[in-house]
Amino acid sequence: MTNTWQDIKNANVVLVMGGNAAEAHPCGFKWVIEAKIENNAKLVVVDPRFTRTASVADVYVPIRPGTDIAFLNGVIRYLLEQDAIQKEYVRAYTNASLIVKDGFAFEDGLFSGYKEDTHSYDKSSWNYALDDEGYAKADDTWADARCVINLLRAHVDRYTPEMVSRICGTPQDKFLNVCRLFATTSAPDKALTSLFALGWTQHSIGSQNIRAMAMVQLLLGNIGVAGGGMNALRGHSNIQGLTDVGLLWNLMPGYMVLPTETEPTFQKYMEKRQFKPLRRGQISYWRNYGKFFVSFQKAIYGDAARADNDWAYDFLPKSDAGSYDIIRAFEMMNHGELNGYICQGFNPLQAFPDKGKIRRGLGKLKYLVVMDPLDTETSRFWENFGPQNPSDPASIQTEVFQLPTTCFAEEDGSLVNSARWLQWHWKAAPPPGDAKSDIWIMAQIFHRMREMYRKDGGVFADPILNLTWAYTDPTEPDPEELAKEMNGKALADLKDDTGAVTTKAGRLLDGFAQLRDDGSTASGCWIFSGCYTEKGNQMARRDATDPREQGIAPNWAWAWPANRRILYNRASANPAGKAWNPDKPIIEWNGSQWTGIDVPDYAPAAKPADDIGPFIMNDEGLGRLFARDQMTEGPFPEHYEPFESPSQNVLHPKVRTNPAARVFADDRAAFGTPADFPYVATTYRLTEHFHYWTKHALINSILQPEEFVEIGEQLAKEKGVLQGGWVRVASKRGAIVCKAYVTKRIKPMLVDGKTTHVIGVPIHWGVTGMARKGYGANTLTPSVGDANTQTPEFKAFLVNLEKVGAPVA
Ligand SMILES: Nc1nc2c(c(=O)[nH]1)N[C@H]1C(S)=C(S)[C@@H](COP(=O)(O)OP(=O)(O)OC[C@H]3O[C@@H](n4cnc5c(=O)[nH]c(N)nc54)[C@H](O)[C@@H]3O)O[C@H]1N2
Ligand SMILES: Nc1nc2c(c(=O)[nH]1)N[C@H]1C(S)=C(S)[C@@H](COP(=O)(O)OP(=O)(O)OC[C@H]3O[C@@H](n4cnc5c(=O)[nH]c(N)nc54)[C@H](O)[C@@H]3O)O[C@H]1N2
Ligand SMILES: [Mo]
Repeated sequence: MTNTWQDIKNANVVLVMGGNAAEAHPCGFKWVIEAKIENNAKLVVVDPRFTRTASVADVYVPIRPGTDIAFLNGVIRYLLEQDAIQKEYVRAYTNASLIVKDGFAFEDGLFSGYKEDTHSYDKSSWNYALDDEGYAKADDTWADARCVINLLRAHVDRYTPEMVSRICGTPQDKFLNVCRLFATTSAPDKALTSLFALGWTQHSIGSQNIRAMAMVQLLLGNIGVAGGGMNALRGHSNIQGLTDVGLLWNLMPGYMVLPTETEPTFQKYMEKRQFKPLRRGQISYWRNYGKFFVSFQKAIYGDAARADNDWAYDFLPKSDAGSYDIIRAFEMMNHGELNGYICQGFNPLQAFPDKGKIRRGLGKLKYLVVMDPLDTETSRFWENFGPQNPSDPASIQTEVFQLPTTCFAEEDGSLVNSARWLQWHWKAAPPPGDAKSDIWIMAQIFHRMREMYRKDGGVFADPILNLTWAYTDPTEPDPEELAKEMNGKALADLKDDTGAVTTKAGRLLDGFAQLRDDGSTASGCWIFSGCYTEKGNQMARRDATDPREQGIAPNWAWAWPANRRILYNRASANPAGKAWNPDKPIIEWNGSQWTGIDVPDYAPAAKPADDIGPFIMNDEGLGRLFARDQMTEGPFPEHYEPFESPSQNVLHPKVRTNPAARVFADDRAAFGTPADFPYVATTYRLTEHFHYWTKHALINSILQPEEFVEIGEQLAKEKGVLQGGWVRVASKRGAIVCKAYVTKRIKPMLVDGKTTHVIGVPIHWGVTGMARKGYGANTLTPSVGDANTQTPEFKAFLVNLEKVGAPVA
């Protein structure tokens, strides 16, 4: 989230599109109700199904799965055409005025630079025209046809209300109603908030769904302000923390990037990270990258990270051109290229696409390690549970190790919520039986591996032998000690320009501003610096005082970065430093400094007259309506059909799907066509279950005992399916047999003149636990991911459905 849960109450319009917050975030959803009651906010829900969120909405609008970009580009077209944008904001705070260099073009579904052979782009033309000093050229009058705003206008021109309706199946009047509501928030004192989750991310164009909405928000002047923002409602209670500490294959802590083979030396790596400002006088905050990076190396390698060995840069793995995401891991398993796998709190057999492929992959491993408090489908993949898991144990050689772990309630630690708050929690009960904490297990694996390297040597033992491990109890490091390591400390006396000591060696740091690139500081995760200081554990703070009752309680827990609650909050004030919305100011310039209820997201000493853009993490300091070379498939969002869809791409039939998506040959062969699989399916969760583990709890299993699919009344009639009757739902990859829930909540849509039915498949059932056995939604789903993140396309694919008799028990 750019903003916070509490801040939702400040919105005038709340958009839930690409998520079902009432169902999946029922606790946080109370702030939407608060916005409706306290602020007279309008709630807009855009979803293929009439959901629990839709049931309390002011406006519900249906959409065909996988077509949100067409919808949002249509919104952008409307806002530009009606001049319903916050002009002063757009001019001062976005890259609307910057001029794009010659050579950038878009034609017939492809941007300039497409390379057919590699299904990828040469992105060199996706950038600004630069002047002699290397700054981006601009035209504040927007007369130049190559200004970003004019190129954007031309790009979205095709997305007329007729076209939106043809692609999305959304009736034109409903679409235009949403446009008009959004437009009301272009007033400087009005805000729209966007709440989203998997309905946007789980698509082969997922990242561009979110970009498209971020552009809408920039045009409306809704980023950085109270009640605005782009608010990703995150999944597992600590999934925000997972990305923060760099647990994705290509990341390091604090969103630094793991080196690749093209960066064999530290110098080469840093050359690519110059972050030179693209406007005169601009702050480009990532210029501090070296400080964060060196401090990280000092945290993990201690004295072995020295200036003369480039801070042990060679110890870090360098990835090749391929991406080591989960879809790739299972592709490699299936081809015998990966033979050991560790699942820590992860149940891929249930959670990942094309279950048959996942099962075959696991069966080719030499060993599988499952660290989990519960029995999972993955750890039992080799067993025959009947049609729901038809394995043949005799033919599977994989050795499976189950290591029982504790769960969050049995240990101290912190969880990072969607609003970036690190909240400390305390152990409530001792672990049962032989269960050990994840920390203990990881420590044991490390000690044993280090011993083996010590004794037997190895190809490159240095990174393991030199890892720092200075914990009070090396067998099970204390969570507080780990938190202090993340926060960081001074390794030598830190001095200011006059030579006076500001921080003594050994002291915990107050924040990342103190980090140095000379080896005198260590910090395991720069964005967490400030969470555990000499003043104590900031994450354990529980003072709910909210000075302006605006949803900002600065002494409750601690938010990264720097305890800032609303990101980009400089943009909440106009260029002169006065709040756009005087009733809900966040920070303002009082003539000599920035003051307000939040930590300024700006250079503290920068005056309004300095004309520094508010988006200081970007080289140009501006919000991007044109993403430059940051995205895989283009600097503007474009509508591409899901890999399985009932429709051709009416905009450019030759480029039907995302041209830059990575698709493995085996997976391409497993895509079905509308002739065989005429219905659109989408998958989702129910409040009564949490994925695949609450079926181990009796009460949840009673509330939602068995697998079912939701179908509309018209489709049920056509197929002769009665309420609660048995159906077989099949995709090209597999079939499930379960009961049908016939509902008014899913209605057929008219897509490009054709009636299109949507089938809803909740995800929660499997073969372990107390609920009835189920196949799992991922028996059906295709193995293809978003081109930027590889998040699987779980939300739009094709199936067929037939009525069947009850299965024989
Ligand atoms: N009770 C409960 N809560 C949970 C979870 C749980 O398992 N149980 N899981 C947690 C996790 S890890 C996550 S990531 C979040 C997920 O939170 P959400 O993303 O809100 O949950 P989903 O139910 O997967 O999907 C949301 C909605 O997207 C809609 N949708 C599908 N395709 C499209 C599309 O193309 N466009 C649009 N606009 N909408 C579409 C679906 O109809 C569905 O209503 O929930 C978290 N909260
Ligand atoms: N078709 C379809 N598939 C989906 C989705 C969808 O919408 N549609 N959603 C996707 C999403 S967003 C997600 S997040 C995934 C969820 O997929 P998973 O994360 O694999 O699902 P969970 O059941 O939450 O599994 C987590 C496991 O962690 C264990 N666990 C809990 N606490 C601890 C702990 O402290 N330590 C350890 N070691 N283990 C612990 C639990 O017992 C559980 O078995 O599913 C994905 N799959
Ligand atoms: Mo998730």
